[in-house]
Amino acid sequence: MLGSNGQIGTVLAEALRNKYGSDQVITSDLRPPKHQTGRFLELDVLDKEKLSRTIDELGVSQIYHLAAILSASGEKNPELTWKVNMQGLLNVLDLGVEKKIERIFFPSSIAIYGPTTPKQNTPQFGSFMPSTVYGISKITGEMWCEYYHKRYGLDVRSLRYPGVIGWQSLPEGGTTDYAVEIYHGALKNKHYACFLKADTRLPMIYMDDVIRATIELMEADGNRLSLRSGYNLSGMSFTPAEIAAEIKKHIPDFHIDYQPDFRQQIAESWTESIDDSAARKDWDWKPEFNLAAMTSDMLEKLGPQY
Ligand code: NAD
Ligand code: AKB
Repeated sequence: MLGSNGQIGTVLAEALRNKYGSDQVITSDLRPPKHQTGRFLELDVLDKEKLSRTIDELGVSQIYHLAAILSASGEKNPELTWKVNMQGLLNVLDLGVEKKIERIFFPSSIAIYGPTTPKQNTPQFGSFMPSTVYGISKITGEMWCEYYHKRYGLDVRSLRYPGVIGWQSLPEGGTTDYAVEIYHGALKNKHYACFLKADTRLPMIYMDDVIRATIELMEADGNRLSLRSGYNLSGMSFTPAEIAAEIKKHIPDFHIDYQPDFRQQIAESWTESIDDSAARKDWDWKPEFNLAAMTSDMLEKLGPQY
């Protein structure tokens, strides 16, 4: 796994280790992990030579390529974001062909959608003109995945993750980060200052669902997959006001205020809800968590920390 120390990688690596055995999963990242739970090595996805040697030496057969710079951080350094997100992926795809890697996973994002995309029930195909360098890198990445599959037969699979919410890890550098931070704020101070406006509706998904979707897609019968760009993936959709109201059912004196910053503009360029019928048809995708179930679970799991 590349980029394994982030919000999703830490949880996905543990799930894969539980499923396939600890010694079957090797994690890697630019920075060392907070808690090392298995084999780890420091690896920059831009260092193609080291990546190539590592694949040979460790006998790597599948790659989960999570390394990226996310939407909000990306706007602070567009050049580096393009390099890491694009060249990093191309290194993985090239080596995937050269080393005959069996299967590759590439997470895309709702950041591929833009102001020209239908906002409700966003279709699988449409007008995608993303407004962030992160979004541009993800839609271009999807196109490269499709190309490498068609041209070289590379078995690459991809999901357009909504904003991911989980209790196990903290997000960094994204526009949807508020939906994790709010639970910590509620438990710690009974207060959260939200960087998005009250009525900003975005597609989101609970960590349990995102991990299950990723593993289900990676284990799906390749003959059923009609897409090698990213599959639309839906979990739930809500606004900051709605998540705050749900938290108040558990913590009645919780209060939220709104201090929108530059991330408001990014969020407004994205869509509100997703049509994921292709994923449901091709590999039987079905989300399990809605806002109420997620909120109960988040507060229960995070409670003991506070
Ligand atoms: P994250 O920012 O928490 O983690 C990304 C990891 O990549 C970090 O640990 C970072 O150190 C590492 N990294 C950055 N540059 C690197 C490089 N050059 N070489 C090696 N590692 C490098 O991100 P995340 O939330 O865990 O997301 C994982 C993937 O899922 C990303 O590709 C992201 O675009 C995608 N995604 C995430 C979300 C979400 O809500 N978390 C939503 C949509 C898509
Ligand atoms: C971000 O906000 O940048 C990510 C994403 C939706 O891709 N969480």
